[in-house]
Amino acid sequence: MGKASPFFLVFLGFGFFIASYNLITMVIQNQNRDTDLVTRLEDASALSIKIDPVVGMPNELKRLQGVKRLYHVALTATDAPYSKWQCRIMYYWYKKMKDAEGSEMGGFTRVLHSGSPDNLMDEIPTFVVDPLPAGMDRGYIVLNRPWAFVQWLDKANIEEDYILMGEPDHIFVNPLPNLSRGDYPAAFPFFYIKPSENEKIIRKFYPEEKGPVTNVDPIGNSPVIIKKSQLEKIAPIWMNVSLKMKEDPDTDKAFGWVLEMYAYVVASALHGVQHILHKDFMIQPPWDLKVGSSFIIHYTYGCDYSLKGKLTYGKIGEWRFDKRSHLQRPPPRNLSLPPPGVPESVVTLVKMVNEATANIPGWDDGR
Ligand SMILES: *[C@@H]1O[C@H](CO)[C@@H](O)[C@H](O)[C@H]1NC(C)=O
Ligand SMILES: *[C@@H]1O[C@H](CO)[C@@H](O)[C@H](O)[C@H]1NC(C)=O
Ligand SMILES: CC(=O)N[C@H]1CO[C@H](CO)[C@@H](O)[C@@H]1O
Repeated sequence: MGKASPFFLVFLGFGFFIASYNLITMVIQNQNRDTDLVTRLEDASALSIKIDPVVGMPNELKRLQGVKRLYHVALTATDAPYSKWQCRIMYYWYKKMKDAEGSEMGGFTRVLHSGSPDNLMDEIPTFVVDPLPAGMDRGYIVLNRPWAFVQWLDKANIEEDYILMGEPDHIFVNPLPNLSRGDYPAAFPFFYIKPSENEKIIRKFYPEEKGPVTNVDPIGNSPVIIKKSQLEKIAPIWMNVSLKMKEDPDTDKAFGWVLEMYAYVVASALHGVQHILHKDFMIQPPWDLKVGSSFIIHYTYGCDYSLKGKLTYGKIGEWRFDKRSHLQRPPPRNLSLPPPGVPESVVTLVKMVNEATANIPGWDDGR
């Protein structure tokens, strides 16, 4: 790219400033209806921000300057076969997307919280950390996640200034830019995380003097792209809050398997951090039908269909892909593709799983 005139750069910089200013004002107050941009952003519903108009300019600026804001991809994992095969597929797609146009991916780490190395150390960059002391997770293994992040952030040498907290059942389907803006991390809004409807419980951990319950975002800790410096402060509180929530019977009962997601949002709110919500961050088949411009496929739900392509959710389908069918060993290579009529998101998912397993050496050798 040739030299841009200084005027153009200043113009772009100013535009970026205005755009960021509007966005930030909107996130904080959610009430400024002056401009087209803000209205459009708000149309995307309360805090669920569609930031396409904003993305345009920083990307332009970035291209002109050739600056990439790299983020480190981190996921927490165990040495169980179920965790391992998912990590291998995730890492395969990370490698494929990393250098694609538009990606701002930096390094990758599997934070292994089983306490000792396993047989994937040579295949996937891995950092071994300790599990919680026996019994502390009260049977809820996910509580190891915050503790794993605390140890990794404390001990590892991480080059990038940003972290993407991912999970083994994430597949990168498009090159993922750094979606955060300044001190606003980027996150995915989960419809089932509803802090406002759980005010009584949230208030046990997020007292009134800290601010309104609406400061607690309807998200989880993954996927999130956040400044490393912010996560370093939030992670220890996240860990403490999740342990306290687990110890409190009412909270444990109310939040169940999503407790550690609530712990993260309470911890970030306690720290004064709010997230930009990106609906496009990921899709979750079978509920989302198209990949479109999303970045991650999250295959946490079972995909069950009749041979006529009808969704039979909750009932084992004549055709199915469900990660839970493969608890003890990896899925075989070359899974059968779904019957005609099944949504594109599910077809893409199975094709991507097949591509990864076909190309990962020794897939079938029982790791
Ligand atoms: C977490 O809890 C422990 C034990 O109660 C305490 O010593 C520690 O200071 C707490 N850390 C943070 C960041 O709140
Ligand atoms: C995958 O399975 C299909 C049948 O389901 C078969 O036709 C095809 O040859 C297989 N491909 C590979 C690479 O094994
Ligand atoms: C592509 C992109 O927009 N990257 C962003 C990553 O994070 C920094 C810090 O906020 C932003 O300034 C970049 O624009």
